[in-house]
Amino acid sequence: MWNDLRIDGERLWQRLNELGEIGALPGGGVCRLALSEEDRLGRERVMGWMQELGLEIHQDAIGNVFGLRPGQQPGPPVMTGSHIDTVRTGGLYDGNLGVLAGLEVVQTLNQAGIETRRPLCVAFFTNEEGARFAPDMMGSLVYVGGMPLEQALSTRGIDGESVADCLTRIGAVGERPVGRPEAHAFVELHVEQGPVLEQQGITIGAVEQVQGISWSEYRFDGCSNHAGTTPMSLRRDAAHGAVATAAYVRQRVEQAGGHQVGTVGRMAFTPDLINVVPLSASMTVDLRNTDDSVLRQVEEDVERFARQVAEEEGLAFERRSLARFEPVDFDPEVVGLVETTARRLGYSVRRMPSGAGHDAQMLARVCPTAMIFVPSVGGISHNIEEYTAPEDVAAGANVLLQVLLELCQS
Ligand code: HGY
Ligand code: MN
Ligand code: MN
Ligand code: MN
Repeated sequence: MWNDLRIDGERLWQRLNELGEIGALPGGGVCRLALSEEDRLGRERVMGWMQELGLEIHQDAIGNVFGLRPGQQPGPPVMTGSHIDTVRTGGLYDGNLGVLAGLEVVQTLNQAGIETRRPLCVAFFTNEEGARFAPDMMGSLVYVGGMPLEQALSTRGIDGESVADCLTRIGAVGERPVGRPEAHAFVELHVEQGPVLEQQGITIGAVEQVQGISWSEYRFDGCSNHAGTTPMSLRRDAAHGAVATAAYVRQRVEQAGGHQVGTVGRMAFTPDLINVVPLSASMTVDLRNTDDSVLRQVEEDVERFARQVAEEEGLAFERRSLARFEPVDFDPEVVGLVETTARRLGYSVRRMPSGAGHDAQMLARVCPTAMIFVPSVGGISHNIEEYTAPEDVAAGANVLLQVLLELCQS
């Protein structure tokens, strides 16, 4: 039934560009950090579209937003969605595509006068990126009960502000308890953010798994001293601890091979002056792997190295975990539905893991879940040049439409 129904790719492309105007950076790309003024404006824009489409809008206590379209029967909705917060140098598609494709599916059903058996829900989750407040996927993690609401609300960001204060400031403290509405199933459309689909000339990714993620903050404390007068043998140089460990991360990750990746994305020294041996140094370590046992081994080795270099240099050392998520396998039936639907619509498709974290990996804890990928040009993301071709955006949204229809009628 409705096999020939298709979304309006033009309209979806238009919305992606309109939302991309909020937080637009002068040289292209978007900065819409979680719970910022730009996030508030983005939320307003998307909730405005939800209203125009006749969705019943709910917001929960961590600011997750749900647009509900009733079905013929009551009960938990089939849910789709993603996030609209971005990293500081974000693109127009990461997260936004999944939310706006969900709205495009609703508009297509509305125009076709289709009433589905199960309700349908389009959601966007708070702070998926974790770029301002760690951990990432915070809103969906709280939604599935993986992080106590109070703990999330009291979390302080890299600018020292608390989630609670920022939620209040942008008016995103919802009336609903977290975890509602429950979902019958969840399917997220997302750009791949990697090179595989483009390199293999494939249009659709049927995502089977999200790899494990380990985020830590490393702190080294030594003794600030004069850069000119202090002999090297007398130094307790905090920067040396951080820089040596950052170099080791790269070496150890490359030694692990396979899917192992490692990133030192942030590093800061105090007092951060040219002629002062740093008193303290902090850095972040982001390690990921599809194989959790290798990931744990690399985590342990990096921490061991940091402790050793700190001891040799006479530094105090502390590691604080910011997030740790084991690899998540998606529901084989829903993955299969994505794959067969893509094929039925005439698109090339392959199964694959996700290198990036997503809200779907949290929803997988509470309902049958899968993801649909579309190619990223040049395999890049978290970069203002992030791009996905309009025809691939439309392909992904058409697969989403048909998968959601199937789940709504099941
Ligand atoms: O870091 C991630 O994978 C996600 O974009 N938050
Ligand atoms: Mn994303
Ligand atoms: Mn992202
Ligand atoms: Mn992500």
